[in-house]
Amino acid sequence: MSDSEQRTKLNRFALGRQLTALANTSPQEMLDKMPSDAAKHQAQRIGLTGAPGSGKSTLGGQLAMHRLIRESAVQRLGILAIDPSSPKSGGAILGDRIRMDELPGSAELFIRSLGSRSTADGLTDNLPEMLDLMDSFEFDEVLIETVGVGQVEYAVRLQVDTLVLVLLPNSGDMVQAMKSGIMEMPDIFVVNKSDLSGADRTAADIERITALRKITKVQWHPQVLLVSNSKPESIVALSKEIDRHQNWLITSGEQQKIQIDRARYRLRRIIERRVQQVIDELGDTDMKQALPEQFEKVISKLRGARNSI
Ligand SMILES: Nc1nc2c(ncn2[C@@H]2O[C@H](COP(=O)(O)OP(=O)(O)OP(=O)(O)O)[C@@H](O)[C@H]2O)c(=O)[nH]1
Ligand SMILES: [Mg+2]
Repeated sequence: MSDSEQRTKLNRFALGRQLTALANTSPQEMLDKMPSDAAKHQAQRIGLTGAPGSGKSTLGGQLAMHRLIRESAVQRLGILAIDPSSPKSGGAILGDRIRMDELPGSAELFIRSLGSRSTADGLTDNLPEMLDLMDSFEFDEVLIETVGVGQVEYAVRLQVDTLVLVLLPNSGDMVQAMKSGIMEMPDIFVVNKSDLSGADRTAADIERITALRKITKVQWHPQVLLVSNSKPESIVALSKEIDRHQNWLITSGEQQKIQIDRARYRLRRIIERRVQQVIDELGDTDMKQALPEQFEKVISKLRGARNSI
């Protein structure tokens, strides 16, 4: 955001309250409340995903500090930590690790930990709407921390612009075992805790696997970075690589494709959840009917609910 543009101070209370409300909103309520136009402002979204304990929160905190202090374009940054086990602890850990007093006066940092609720993919159900909310509060960037290796990447992939996969030294076996589709998702690989032994070997393993992919000239070539919380220069290098990726998204036209895929995923998710809700509500007698009748019943319930708004 340029200096000439006026932005009111972040209303943390309102944002916190609205995020909580969204976390408890059902698919039907969501369909009912959906705004008819998309937010004008769009935050850059960076996903940090990886195995439990791989250092995502520590890294997210350091990255946030670096970007708020060094990048003039980043003045308002949000961290959403999706924590399947303990919705409270993640935010607390992050908060403890960030030295707020070192941030410049103009910087605004908002941290929130969210439970992952019902989704098997490790993302909180209403994350797309939460991210829209962050847009309407005019965040410049949002970091999204999610635990998991596997299905999670697919869901996160579509919600973020830049996906960083955080791996540990000596996780070569795990990297080998990952399905190739997953290895194709990250835009940046981080071998974190590279102060520990085995980081170089893991980086070489990842490079070998990603080199097997057929990459055309126009595609993005993901880099493998060695990062450690005790090496500030490694955080700077990661930050630069994120910028390089975000510039590439714009110049290659990929950003537009991401937005279309994101809209498609979102529509599918909300309809799937709503259909599941309707099917769960059907009675035993409904379930004894023939399939076409059951189908009609579900369709009419879906339509009925929509028309009753
Ligand atoms: N040696 C070393 N330890 C680190 C580094 N970064 C984080 N840690 C430690 O690793 C542990 C886990 O760090 P977190 O940042 O909580 O990891 P996380 O991936 O967010 O963990 P979950 O959210 O529970 O999945 C903590 O004890 C950190 O102090 C690093 O660069 N080197
Ligand atoms: Mg964490």
